[in-house]
Amino acid sequence: MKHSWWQEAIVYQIYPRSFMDSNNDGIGDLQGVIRRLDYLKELGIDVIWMSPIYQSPNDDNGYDISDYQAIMDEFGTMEDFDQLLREAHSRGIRIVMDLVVNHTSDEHLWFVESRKGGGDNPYGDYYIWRDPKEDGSEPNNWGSCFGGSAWQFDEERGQYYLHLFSKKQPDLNWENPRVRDAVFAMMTWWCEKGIDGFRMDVISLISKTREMPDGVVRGLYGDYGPYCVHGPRVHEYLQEMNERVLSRYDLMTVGETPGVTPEDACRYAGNDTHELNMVFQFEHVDVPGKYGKWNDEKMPLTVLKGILSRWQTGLYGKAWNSLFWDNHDQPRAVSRFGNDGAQYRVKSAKMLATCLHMLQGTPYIYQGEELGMTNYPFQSPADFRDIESIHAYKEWCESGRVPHEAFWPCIVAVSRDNARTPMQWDDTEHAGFTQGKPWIAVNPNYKEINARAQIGDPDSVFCYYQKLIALRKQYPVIVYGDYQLLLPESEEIFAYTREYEGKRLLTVCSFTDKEAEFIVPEEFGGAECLITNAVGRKEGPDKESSGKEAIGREDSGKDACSGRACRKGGIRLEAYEAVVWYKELA
Ligand code: TEU
Ligand code: CA
Repeated sequence: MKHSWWQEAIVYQIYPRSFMDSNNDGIGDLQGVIRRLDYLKELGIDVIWMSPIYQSPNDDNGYDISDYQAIMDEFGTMEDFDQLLREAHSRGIRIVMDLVVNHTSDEHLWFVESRKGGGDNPYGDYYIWRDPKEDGSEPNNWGSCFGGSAWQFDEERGQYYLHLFSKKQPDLNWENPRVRDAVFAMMTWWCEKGIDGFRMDVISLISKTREMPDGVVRGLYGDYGPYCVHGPRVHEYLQEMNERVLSRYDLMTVGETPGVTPEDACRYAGNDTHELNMVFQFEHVDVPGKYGKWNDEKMPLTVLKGILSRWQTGLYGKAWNSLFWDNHDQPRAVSRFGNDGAQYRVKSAKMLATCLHMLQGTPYIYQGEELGMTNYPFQSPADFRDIESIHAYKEWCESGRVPHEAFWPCIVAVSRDNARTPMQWDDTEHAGFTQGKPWIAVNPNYKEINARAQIGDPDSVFCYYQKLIALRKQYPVIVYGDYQLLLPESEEIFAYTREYEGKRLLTVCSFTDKEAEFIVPEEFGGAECLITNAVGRKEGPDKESSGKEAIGREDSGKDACSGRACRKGGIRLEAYEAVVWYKELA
């Protein structure tokens, strides 16, 4: 496979509303991002993925776009954007735009025109319109992702339109060639501006079956999945997009593809399928429970490892992985997969970073993850700002279906607002995010967890991310090596090896708050420790084992690094320890 810049890149996701406010209206903006470019340069990332910054009534914080070629007033102007692009490029940082084309806002001109009626209206067929059933009810039983029916009756047109998300997000009709022309023209316009790629929102949903029968009922509504996810023409549309737009520029493309398996990914992002560069999969973050996605259960480590390993091996040599724990739709990684208590927050945040960044694929860092930011201590439903959480609470609790006490821990654990509290820059009021009133509350732990306290502190999560990023640039085995899982049955340790052109890497991560023992494979004797979060282990070459023996293999029965007793060939891992060893084969 030909090597590409996006395979070697590290991406940083910005949720602009919560990143940095430059004019103190409480809302993050483009000038705020510009102010923080040097911070991102210092971290060492190569690419910024900007969550949507287009004109939007903000029913879903910019994922409902009313004008694709204008900047949201609250975020600034097109001049601000041009400046951001220039200033990022001058620092060697590329900009990837969020592309939301499964749906528009109902305030988009296309929809305003479309609702006027069918016939010879050029926009009449831009959306998915259906007649009511004879009794006036919805065309079928499908539910929307944000609660309620997926159909909304439009008085003006006298028909229902489909919306897989909120009713202010009508789904575009990709079957209509005019829709595709309009979308591709808009994408070309951005490419001509010099942007560096697209992250494509729910791109696996753009093709729907023509027949739209009732779905299997889950909860209150029918499931649209079989008729809308990886629909009949999705690959045809993406190949057309690639042919007409993507292949003409030097871009990075990543499709958000809920419901994707490694086999699907090899079609969406295969080396020679001419669609996308990579996809986001969600198997490792989806843990459905009693109340759908609202669930506070942890995924067992064996299951998590099984999923990530399947993706590592399933795509190897065929397609390219994207690597993430966090994004603007997910709770904070350290709270979900690590331990956000005072004793282990820093340690486990570094461990998770190691575990992810040593895998094969392009790593994505979500703003604040590099500081070990945590979930928010929600007190009541009034704390929510997110349309999904607000609707979910109404639908599950206020309706009387589930008692508050049972539902509350579940919604708090995974609410998207956990990711959306303002970036914690320093310990001044509102964490230095704004001097106004922030649109969503700042996490009260900002005095302790903030960027200013971490930059330059060698023990900080921030500096640890800097190191991981630098390692990826120095060691091609991290980018291109193959992958093998060790200890698949362990509920405590996630360990794997990588190999590329005679270079080997061993990553060992402990997911427990207790000590654990790990037997180092013999071929890693004399390996060099590239990075660790452990207190009792040193980075650098393994001097004590003299090159012949494996790390920790002294007959004395002592751990080479920490000196604590353990079995022959075994080392003691500290709670939440992460360690990476490197060895060149003789
Ligand atoms: O998300 C789509 C998606 O499938 C989910 O992650 C979803 O947001 C939700 O959590 C389902 O329970 C994308 C965007 O990332 C999200 O922010 C938007 O709200 C959504 O599409 C609609 O544009
Ligand atoms: Ca602002």
